[in-house]
Amino acid sequence: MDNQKLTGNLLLLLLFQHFIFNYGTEVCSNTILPGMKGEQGGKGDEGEEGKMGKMGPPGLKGDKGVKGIEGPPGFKGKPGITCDCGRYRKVVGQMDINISKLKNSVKFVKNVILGVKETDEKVYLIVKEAKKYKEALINCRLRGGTLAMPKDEDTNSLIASYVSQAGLTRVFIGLHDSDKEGQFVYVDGTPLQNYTGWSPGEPNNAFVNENCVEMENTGFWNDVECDLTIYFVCEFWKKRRAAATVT
Ligand code: MFU
Ligand code: CA
Ligand code: CA
Repeated sequence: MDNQKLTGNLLLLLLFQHFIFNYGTEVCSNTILPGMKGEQGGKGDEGEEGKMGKMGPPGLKGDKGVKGIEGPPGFKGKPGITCDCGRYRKVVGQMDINISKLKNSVKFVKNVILGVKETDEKVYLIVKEAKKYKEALINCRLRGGTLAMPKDEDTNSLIASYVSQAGLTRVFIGLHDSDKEGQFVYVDGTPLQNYTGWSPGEPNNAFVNENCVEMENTGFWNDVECDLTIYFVCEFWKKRRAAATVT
């Protein structure tokens, strides 16, 4: 029986211990006051490296560096083909002779056969076919040019001497005031500017409808009727022009 009592007491003790151990703190938590402020903690570990900042403006150009040392010499090249220089010199020489002969032939054809005059930029051609102004212009265009437009003294003199050499007295040139009376423009649409070659008293629109211009063999200009049928002078660019140029 004593043994049984001891076992019963031991069980009670264990139960009590268990109760205190597991629920003791919980029961008392409301009544326990907060503890004292702790001491300052130690310095923390160093943080990770920060992100890179924005790029600054470019710096000033540095001074020119000193010249480097000379590099080593290159490899020796392959042997060349021996040139028969004497033969080539002879061929080139013969070509030069042929070119100058050709130039003379062109000159002969231009002057004697065609009978044209030229400046650095343009070639002028008298067409000895009597036509009204409009047809004269069409004719020049069909030839790849337009009616002559003397825009300076030198060109005007050249055309004038050409006209008198040809034994003519008057020719149409590419100038008119068909759009606005008294306002003369070249066939390329450009107005008269610094240079004009009017004969004294011209333009006078004498027969009311004088809207086209002739050049006399003196080089002077006179406004005449466009329906007059006379010879005319065409002009051509020596070099090809940009497609935008309309004449
Ligand atoms: C002048 C010219 C005319 C025309 C006439 C015969 O008028 O201005 O264009 O040539 O002579 C008086
Ligand atoms: Ca007129
Ligand atoms: Ca006139």
